[in-house]
Amino acid sequence: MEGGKTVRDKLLALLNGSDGSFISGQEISDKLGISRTAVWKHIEELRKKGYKINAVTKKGYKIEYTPNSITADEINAHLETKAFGRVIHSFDQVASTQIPAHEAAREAAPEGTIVVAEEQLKGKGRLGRPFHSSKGTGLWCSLILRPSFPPQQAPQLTLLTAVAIAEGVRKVTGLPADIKWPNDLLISGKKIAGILIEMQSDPDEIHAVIVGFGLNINHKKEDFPEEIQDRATSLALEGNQPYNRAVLLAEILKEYEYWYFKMLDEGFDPVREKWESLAVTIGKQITAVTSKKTLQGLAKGITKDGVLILETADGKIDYIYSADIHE
Ligand code: BT5
Repeated sequence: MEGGKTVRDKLLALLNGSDGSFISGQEISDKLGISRTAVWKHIEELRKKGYKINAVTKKGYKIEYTPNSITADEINAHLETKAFGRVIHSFDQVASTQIPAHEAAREAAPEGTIVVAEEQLKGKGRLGRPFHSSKGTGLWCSLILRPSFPPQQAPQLTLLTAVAIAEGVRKVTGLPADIKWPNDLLISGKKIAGILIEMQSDPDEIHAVIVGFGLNINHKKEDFPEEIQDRATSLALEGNQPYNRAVLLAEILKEYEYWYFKMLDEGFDPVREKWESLAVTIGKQITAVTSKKTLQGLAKGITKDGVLILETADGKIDYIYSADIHE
């Protein structure tokens, strides 16, 4: 667990920011306000953690290889947020990141705390469905929020989360991540990410919202179980290159923090507008399968609270709070 930027985080950020050129020991020691011997010791620590750092006399240091890991160090090196991701619980393996996140939330973890894992053995989707989360391939993350609004407004956070992921993915990879109401992200019509929102609350007060999101990043096709290979995709499959998971997480958290505080200040409207610009569901003929019924019609839009508006063939308007959507 870690909060705030340590000297090592700042050193990593400097090395990462030097764009493939050497950065001198003197420059690092000046910028970080530590001795050159201390710089060297930190470099040794990073090497032990799997970084390959080239050191050349009179030139300085250059990162040759960054372990594509999702540790607090790696995340911190890229993080530009105030609160989100400033406390990190990272695990190699968990049943589901939602479980330690719920525990941390009960133990007064501050807003913005995240739980990440390299692998989930029982990653969960909605309605008890499994979410496949293989080792080292994606982002399996839970974020703790403590919004001041009433529990009825919590579904807005699903839409907000989708906006943050879509924007983060678009900014880092340039890939056209689209949102499918309510909680899926797609690229070329295939699922790239899913969102699961859980709450600790009284009827009129939220204690914590645990926002779980899973993003497929460096999967090859065969990394997915056969039954979802045609429906699921990864950023690497779509962009034909691997992506750094910590960079993606840092960008998603930056977007998340921006839109979250905007929503607390200005209400849901700006988020809704952004969501509509990224959503593929609206304006299409869809089938919505809810726990009680199946409805067909035109997805007209979302209400100011994020509820889907469906117009059926006979012109009747239905409001859909939660469903699986098929085209
Ligand atoms: C979701 O549910 O998509 C929500 C997924 C939330 C996962 C995150 S990971 C971090 C945190 N910890 C957890 O344990 N969960 C959260 P749903 O809309 O119900 O979709 C589930 C369905 O998506 C499955 O039934 C499969 O068809 C499909 N699916 C499963 N794994 C997938 C994957 N990795 N990529 C794409 N589709 C997947």
